[in-house]
Amino acid sequence: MATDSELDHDIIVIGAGVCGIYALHCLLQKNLNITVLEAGSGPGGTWYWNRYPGCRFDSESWSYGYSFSNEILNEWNWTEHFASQPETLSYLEFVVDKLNLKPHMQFDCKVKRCTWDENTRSWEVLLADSRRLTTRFLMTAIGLLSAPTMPTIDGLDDFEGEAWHTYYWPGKKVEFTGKRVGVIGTGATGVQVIAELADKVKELTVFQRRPNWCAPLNNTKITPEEMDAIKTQYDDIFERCSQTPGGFIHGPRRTALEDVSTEDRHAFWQELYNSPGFGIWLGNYRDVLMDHEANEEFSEWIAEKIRDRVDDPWTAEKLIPTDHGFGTRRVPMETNYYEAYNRDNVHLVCLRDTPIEKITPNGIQTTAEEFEVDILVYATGFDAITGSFDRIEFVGTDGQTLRDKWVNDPITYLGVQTHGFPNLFTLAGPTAGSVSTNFPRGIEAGVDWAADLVQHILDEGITRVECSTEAETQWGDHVRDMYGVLLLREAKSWFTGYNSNLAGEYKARHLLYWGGAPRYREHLVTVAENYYEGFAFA
Ligand code: NA7
Repeated sequence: MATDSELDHDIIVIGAGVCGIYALHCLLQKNLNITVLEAGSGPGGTWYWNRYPGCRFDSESWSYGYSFSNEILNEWNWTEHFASQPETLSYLEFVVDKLNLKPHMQFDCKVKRCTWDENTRSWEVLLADSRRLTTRFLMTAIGLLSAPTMPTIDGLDDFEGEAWHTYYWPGKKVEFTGKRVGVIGTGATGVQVIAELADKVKELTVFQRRPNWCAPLNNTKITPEEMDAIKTQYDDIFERCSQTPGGFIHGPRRTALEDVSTEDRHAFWQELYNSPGFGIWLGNYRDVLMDHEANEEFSEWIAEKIRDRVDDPWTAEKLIPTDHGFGTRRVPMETNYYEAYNRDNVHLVCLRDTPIEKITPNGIQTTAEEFEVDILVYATGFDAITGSFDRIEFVGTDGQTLRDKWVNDPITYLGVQTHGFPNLFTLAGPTAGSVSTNFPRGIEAGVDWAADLVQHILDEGITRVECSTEAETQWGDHVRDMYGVLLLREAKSWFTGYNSNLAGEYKARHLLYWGGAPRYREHLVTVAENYYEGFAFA
């Protein structure tokens, strides 16, 4: 076994996004020799990469910031209730500078392979620039939606105009004025892009395969007076977030639909429709997300809203999902999205009627016709949750790779470790309850817990920690049970591991923990109180 002084680091964290920033801050408090490796040229993760037009929060800005530092809370001013990407990135840069974290971060630093060495009880991390770093503990903070996928369509390289995946949006300004633009994809990202570009381009053609149920974001500016008031309410805001399943300020209404008159439910739904944020999804009657009948009734109510807002009846019907109910896929939040289709310069192409045949030098050829465009936007989603792990080769005990272990379902204990990969902590990993939440709220709890575990390890002089197969089997059963409660289990979306651009036949996967943040935290606390049961220390 190598002694600590023979290794380059005590801990390496991969990723300098929301999770990596907080992990670094927490671990530095413990006087550890730590470095953060980040593929981007700066911190920010998701908010560093996704610079596409219209990119913004669906979480209330003031519920998204870190809660741990009163100084940061008091110094930072949000200008909108749902901040745009540039503002969020500035916020994260502000935090990094404030905490003086940059000296501990290495940018443009891509990790290729991480290999466990049983003899030295350490990880060797191979970088794209061929450097090899050794570390006792390895922590991943590599994001849940950071492995973007391009469509598997013929001719991708033939297009002669500008083409961007929304995730890899360039730092330079893309000039849209006077241009014909095509957008493929109508998930949360595509919906933001389409609404933003509709009145800024010459022609906008939307290539939609399956529509999603969208709802108004109802975003507004925050005045300086309002921001001052928000600062006095942070304790209450974070307390509220800590009680809701999703870590948002919106929690489900516990009443069942059948206990409320039709008139009252419609009045409540109208109130939600007019209110900011995810309330309509996460603050709705609880059974809307659990019970087919309740879900169908609400979906039909929302369908009427789409018909009201879209002038052309054919277009309206094409924008109404028919393959899944409201809220069973991620609900895109929109600002004038449906109204975009009332404009003469916006055209909807339904790929289920006329699929794409190929990308041509001039645009997109469907089975019906060729659409010529100057710019192509691929809002085609991600290899969610496990994709970012698969891009790095993690080699554990006995040469097993994480990719192989997780090929069907990602098996973990509490989402933080997986057997066969000692000393690797998958912060914000698959099936961690910290992931399927208002992200900073979830990761603060998860990282605090992991940092306490590290403290325990240091105090005890431990050099190896690995969860047992029994512990992860039990956790896997619990994760599947939680999927069983929600209708989202039946929909094909990234929540269930669906992405048509991935190789192989689709089989629903259990990637996320749906038991809710309070229940997840209870699990974490119980495990820690029981001397980290389920983990073997050496
Ligand atoms: P999503 O929600 O996975 O959406 C991807 C969209 O791209 C979706 O409409 C797909 O249609 C469409 N798509 C993907 N591949 C193709 C091909 N080959 N042809 C046509 N259309 C395609 O990703 P987003 O980036 O919008 O959102 C991801 C998350 O980021 C979001 O949930 C937020 O949490 C932030 P499909 O539905 O598969 O028919």
